[in-house]
Amino acid sequence: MTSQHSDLAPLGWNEWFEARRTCGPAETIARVAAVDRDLYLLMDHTGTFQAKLAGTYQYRHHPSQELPCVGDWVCVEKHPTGDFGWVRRLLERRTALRRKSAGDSVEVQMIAANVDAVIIVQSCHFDFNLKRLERYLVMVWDGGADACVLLTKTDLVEPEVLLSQLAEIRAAGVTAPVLTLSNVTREGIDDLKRTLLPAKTYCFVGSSGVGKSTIINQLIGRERLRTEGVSGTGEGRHTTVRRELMLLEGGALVIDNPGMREFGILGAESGIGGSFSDIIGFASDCRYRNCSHTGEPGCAVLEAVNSGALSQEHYDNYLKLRDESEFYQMSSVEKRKKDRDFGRYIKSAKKDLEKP
Ligand SMILES: Nc1nc2c(ncn2[C@@H]2O[C@H](COP(=O)(O)OP(=O)(O)OP(=O)(O)O)[C@@H](O)[C@H]2O)c(=O)[nH]1
Ligand SMILES: [Mg+2]
Ligand SMILES: [Zn+2]
Repeated sequence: MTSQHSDLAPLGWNEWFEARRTCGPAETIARVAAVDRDLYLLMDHTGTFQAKLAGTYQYRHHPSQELPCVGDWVCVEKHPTGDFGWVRRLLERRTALRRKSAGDSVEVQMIAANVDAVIIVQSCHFDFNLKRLERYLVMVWDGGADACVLLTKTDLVEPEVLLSQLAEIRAAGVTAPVLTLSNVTREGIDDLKRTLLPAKTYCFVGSSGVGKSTIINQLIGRERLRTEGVSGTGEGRHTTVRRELMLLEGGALVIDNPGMREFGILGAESGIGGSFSDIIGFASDCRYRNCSHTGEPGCAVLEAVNSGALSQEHYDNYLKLRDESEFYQMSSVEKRKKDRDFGRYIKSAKKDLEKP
């Protein structure tokens, strides 16, 4: 164990990273705490300092996915004064939280790297949505991190509402831990604190206005992050505009996130098994190995839906999610072709209609 290794352990460095470290002699290791365009805020055992990408970085790493993002470990050449550095390399990521960019490009956007667990936050008041939750779960598992569900604003709903939401989550086969809390009554905050372990990294995601920054302020014990009142409908206002990695007093590392409006699921095939493990289970009994579970003879999944062993809604969600993830996995060229083919189909269908 090098001395820097143990110095960095409180920031999340461990044997896994140590085994993959590839820094040059003049370089030290630091973790990305925030990114502001081409300026990076890095943290190491000495504290935080600013850095920029060194010219050599561009030769080593190309696409935008390989630009350092919050949570990344990098090799940096520090200026002798210690208050500035040049980022020379990106170290291998243990986990990666990614999403498809908003809009219709197929570009991948990094949300955070080397996160141990993603806390998926939904407010039980207006925001609760099982389908959205399942999409988030797929995204998290796909990136290799653990997931935890957190329902907020429990002070705003009757206990029965909360109970039925919890029952809905369990009925959908979600096995991730589910926590509930109110930032107003503070009920549940201690449970959350106990969940956050020292030197582990947690990333808070969820719609705008669900209380992510309020929670982190509670955990820090002061108004570190800006929060904002929400409109009457419970819709948020996108108060948080940048991602930021913070070290809590208890030793856990947390990343706040701006609310997400839209995200696509990337490579969800591997992640889909998590919340749909019941469906995958039935599928092993289908007559055909490549059964699409949409009408083939001897399909055990459809049989389960018909007999009531699987809920129709859960099955519909599964199909929808699967189709979307297949669509997002196509290259943009394939996607454009599919759109074009569809356009042609519409045109010819119209012509058929117009035929006398
Ligand atoms: N009643 C109630 N209000 C809450 C609770 N948690 C947060 N709020 C309020 O909800 C509003 C939005 O909270 P934020 O913490 O800014 O939400 P956010 O998820 O960080 O939102 P973005 O930064 O836009 O993504 C604020 O007015 C908070 O005071 C809660 O448990 N109960
Ligand atoms: Mg916020
Ligand atoms: Zn089948």
